[in-house]
Amino acid sequence: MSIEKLLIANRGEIALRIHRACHEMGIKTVAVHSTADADAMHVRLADEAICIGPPAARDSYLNIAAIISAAEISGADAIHPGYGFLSENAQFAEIVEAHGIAFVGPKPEHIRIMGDKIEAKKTAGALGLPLVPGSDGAVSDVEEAKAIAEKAGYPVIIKAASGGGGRGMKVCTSPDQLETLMQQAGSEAKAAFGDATVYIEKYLGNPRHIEFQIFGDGNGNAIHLGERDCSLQRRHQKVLEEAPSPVLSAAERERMGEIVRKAMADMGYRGAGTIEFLWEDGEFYFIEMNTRLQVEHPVTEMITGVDLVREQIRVAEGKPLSVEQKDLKFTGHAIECRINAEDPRTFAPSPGTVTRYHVPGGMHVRVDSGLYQGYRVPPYYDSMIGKLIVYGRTREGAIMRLRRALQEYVIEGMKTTIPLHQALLEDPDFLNGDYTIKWLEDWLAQQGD
Ligand code: MV4
Repeated sequence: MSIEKLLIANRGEIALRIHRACHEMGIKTVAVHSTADADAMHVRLADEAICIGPPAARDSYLNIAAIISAAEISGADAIHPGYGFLSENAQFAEIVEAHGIAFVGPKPEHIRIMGDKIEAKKTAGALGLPLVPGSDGAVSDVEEAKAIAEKAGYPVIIKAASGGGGRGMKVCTSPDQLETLMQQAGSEAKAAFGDATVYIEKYLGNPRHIEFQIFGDGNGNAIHLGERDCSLQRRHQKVLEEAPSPVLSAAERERMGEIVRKAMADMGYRGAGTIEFLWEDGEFYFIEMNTRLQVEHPVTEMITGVDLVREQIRVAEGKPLSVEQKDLKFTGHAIECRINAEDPRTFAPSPGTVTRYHVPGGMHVRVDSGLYQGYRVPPYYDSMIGKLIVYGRTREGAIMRLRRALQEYVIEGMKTTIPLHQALLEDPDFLNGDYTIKWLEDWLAQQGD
């Protein structure tokens, strides 16, 4: 099967990223957009554009009927969901395929399994991935919970099976708190996701977040593309990502990479995926799998030379992966800064109109952004307005280049997180690669003291 026209069911920088891959492959694009995004860069560049509803995402970017109608009307033979929105909605993937349209993403059954954190953990364990010690599945009985916590050792963490983004998680330090915290976690999960199911894990106090990029052809062949260190987060929002992780040796990368590669091959996984681990004292612990292309995919592209969106489209066409594991080399270092339209100290959203604009360039500098002078950032969506990604032969070289690029970057008309990145790049702990998932929030609390 050959894709001739692809509908991009997303907005912002990722919609533009997908459009660019399509045009480099000779594929026509259909942009679908809300009324708030009529002036978006990817809408201008797309071969066709269809307005699918009002600004609220539930009425436009989450409106399955409107998106399928747009695909039918335009004659698109594939849909790329990007990240967020419908990208990890198994039912959407099924509906797309039931209409004879290629879904540029995983098999619906794999999206469904990984969306249930208990099913995901069971599957990962059966495939040989190392797990965080804890319950074997859902826990409802308090006495059972106490036995599990005793065995794992306190503190433990209670998590929602349907959770995500850290919602519904409770850390429990002693048996007498267990019942109350289980009930709280359950009712928060019920309110947020409509499912009160919880499970228990040993709580890791100060880990790093290290994730492996994998890619499968859906026919039992898979590759891994190394890891990304995404430990620099604030309230479960990643701020800066890098590849490779400053703490992983080539031998460890090869060992873990082969474990995740084989797991994905055995599963028959199709498309791009990320396996998230917590890493503490040299050990990896699986926590979740993301069945989508991620925001931070460019850092992997820079150290491997593989265009992940191109691979996604090839696999959706039923073609084999264009690289085998033995062809892959991890070269140099890449860092991504997420640029948000936010106050760099309070993180209050700061949408507005771009009054002056200049993007950095030069060797090994990439800017993924739909911004242009005169563009009005709508207030209805995520505040990320672009990503600055740089490559260097060494981590030190990448940091020097990133400082240079941030200095060139001009975005006027709104506050941005550029000054935050500039401050981060001067911190000795960051420069030493000495940070965990707790580090950024502690550092932010100390700024200005
Ligand atoms: C954990 C953990 C410590 N121990 N699990 C947060 C969101 C969800 N994806 C998993 N999360 C965590 N799970 C155990 N057993 C700490 C976190 C966590 C976290 C993980 C990755 C990146 C940032 C984080 C911030 C706070 C807590």
